[in-house]
Amino acid sequence: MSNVVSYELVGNIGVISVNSPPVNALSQAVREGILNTVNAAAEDASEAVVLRCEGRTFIAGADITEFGKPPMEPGLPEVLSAIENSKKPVIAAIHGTALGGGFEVALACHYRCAIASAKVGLPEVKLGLLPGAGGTQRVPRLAGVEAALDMITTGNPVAAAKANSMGLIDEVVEGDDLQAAAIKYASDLVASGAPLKRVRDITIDASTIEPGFFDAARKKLALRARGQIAPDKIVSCIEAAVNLLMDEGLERERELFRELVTSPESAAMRHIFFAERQAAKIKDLPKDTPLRDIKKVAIIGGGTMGGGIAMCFANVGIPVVMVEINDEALARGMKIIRKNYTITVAKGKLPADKMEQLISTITGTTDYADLGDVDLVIEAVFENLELKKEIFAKLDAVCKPGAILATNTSYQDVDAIAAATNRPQDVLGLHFFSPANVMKLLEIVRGEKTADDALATSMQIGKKIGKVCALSRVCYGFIGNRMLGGYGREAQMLLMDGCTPAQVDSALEKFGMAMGPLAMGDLAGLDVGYKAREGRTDLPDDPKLYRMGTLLVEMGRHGQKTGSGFYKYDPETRRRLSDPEVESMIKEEAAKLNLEQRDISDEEILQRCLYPLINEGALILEEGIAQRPSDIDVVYVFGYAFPAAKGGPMHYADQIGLKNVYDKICEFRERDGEMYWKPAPLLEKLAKEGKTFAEWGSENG
Ligand code: 3H9
Repeated sequence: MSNVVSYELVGNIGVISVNSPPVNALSQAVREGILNTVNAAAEDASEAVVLRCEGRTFIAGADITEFGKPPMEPGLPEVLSAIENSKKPVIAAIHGTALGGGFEVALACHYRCAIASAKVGLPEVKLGLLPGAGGTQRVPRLAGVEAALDMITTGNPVAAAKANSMGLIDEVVEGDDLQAAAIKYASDLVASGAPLKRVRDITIDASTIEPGFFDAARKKLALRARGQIAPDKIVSCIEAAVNLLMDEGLERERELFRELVTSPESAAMRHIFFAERQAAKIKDLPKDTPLRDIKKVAIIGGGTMGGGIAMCFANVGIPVVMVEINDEALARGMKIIRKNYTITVAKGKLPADKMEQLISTITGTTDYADLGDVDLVIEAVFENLELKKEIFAKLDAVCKPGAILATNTSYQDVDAIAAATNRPQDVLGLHFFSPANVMKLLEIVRGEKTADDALATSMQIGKKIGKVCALSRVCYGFIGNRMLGGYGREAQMLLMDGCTPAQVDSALEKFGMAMGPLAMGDLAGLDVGYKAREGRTDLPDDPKLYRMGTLLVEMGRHGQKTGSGFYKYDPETRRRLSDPEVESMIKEEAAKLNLEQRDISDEEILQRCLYPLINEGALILEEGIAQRPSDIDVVYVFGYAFPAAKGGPMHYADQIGLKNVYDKICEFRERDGEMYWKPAPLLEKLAKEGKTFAEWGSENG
């Protein structure tokens, strides 16, 4: 027996227990332990074997840290063969989440039982992989081809009851004592002489699959999962499950898994998996930092942002009180919330009665005196520093000691806001992204005087409401918006140099961005950037800078909300359409400025838009605004739809080579001047030392 897998005989049932915290991942020791115990059970008096786990979950998958290292025996397929070929029925007893290789272990067992709260799934696609130990062959045999395709290409887990109805598990057991229930289930199977059910023995009737089914699936996925290579290969595996014998299908799956595990896309997505978890850790905070209790939350401002934030807390059962200036504004705020929930209900993602229950946890007030019992306040009014300071002074007067006072500002000085109170240690930024009830990112902004426990509590509450959190120090725009400056600037400069809006956006969309920068500007409203530029004195005095953005706003073309911006929008479908009027205008403006327009490659578009992100990211690191390079990647992937398959701007830069990025920025500096292109000292240093941001990150703790 090993340290991580134990075995005991309980009556006539052999019980294998995996105990490898935190998530019982299939490390070499776990694989070996399962193999040895299955073999041991074959020799003893047991009549059936239960495979269960200690701790918070059933096996959560392969040990991702082993990928990219030399393989160690026994491989997972060998372990699964031992289970499947056992002469005694092996029963998986599932609690928590049986994911990836963990669910594949369960699928190789002869029977699967689970407690009601358990979930099963094959999330490999989220790591740029496919299930490499039979998942693509066994799930379609049990649940059908269509359900398998959906489950494996989305990677989303399925709750026990649904998995049961899909045929993926055999029994949902009552109560929480899974071990006892599983032993009873196993004994009943033995007593009834239940057969050794092997999923491999099921055949799929190929004639039930419509001709062209797989090609159609590939086309759909190519659109949905732009820039990812795993979904297409998952389709090939499921096709193999239909057309080939089990062992041939397994071989095909293995071959494609090997291709993916060594791909840069999977390396990038695995980087993001660990980066996300790392970002939640605050370097200088002890693990045992005490937490404050958050039982009730107040939101100041019931606009789109405030309403979205209120929903985040209501969704996890935390009562919210929303503050507005008058009853009319409050009613408007509640209407936005109701509308958002109605959309969720219409999409089938929320039962209608649950909606009423959630809405009832959000109350409204126009009186700050009602905030005496709240534990956390999030101010979400419009971006005016004086107004925010006024609000924080009022909060200081009414909130109880220890309440966390947060601002949702996108770029104002959190320290200046904190200084408007007598308790700057309780003040920090909680920067949500719009729509706040949907977007995953939460930037937590640490002020000069923010207390450790206020920060630790914010990280914890962020996770509770389902956000991916990243810590930022105070600076204009924090991590994410500060980096956007050069990205948006170059997108517009490229127009002056000869690109059409569609060309710029399509280059970035092919790269994997959900939306190109100009289309994004249209969505956010071109007037927003226009107004922000009005107040800035630091921008170079250059007539071509933001020329098109400025002219379009002055023509009343503010983007999607006015029906036109860089593009025009079909009034019915809201589809974006290239606008010849804008394209001629770009040419005319360039001519007025005597600019020579030229053909520009997609490669140059990517370099000019993405390298400013990387350069600003390097500055942000040297200034200590972000804790680590991977935190910046998390901000971009979860807040700005940077493709996970590229790993975020800093990981992407490491892949291209920092010297290449640095040299190109220097080349652009020669051409366009230092006011636009100035390599960050850290980028220059690392480029010259031949190092990566990741290496710098490890060296700097
Ligand atoms: C696969 O299975 C391939 C096979 O098909 C084929 C093989 C041949 N490995 O998320 P948490 C760590 S691919 C190593 O904060 P939660 C994690 O880094 C895999 N480490 O907990 C963290 O470490 P730290 C398919 C792992 O309760 C700690 O555990 N499976 C793994 O919020 C706690 O994690 C997946 O993709 C792993 N597989 O959520 C499942 N998983 O404390 C991935 C976690 O040092 N895992 N760690 O930061 C998850 O989705 C979540 O961790 C889970 C728990 C839902 C299980």
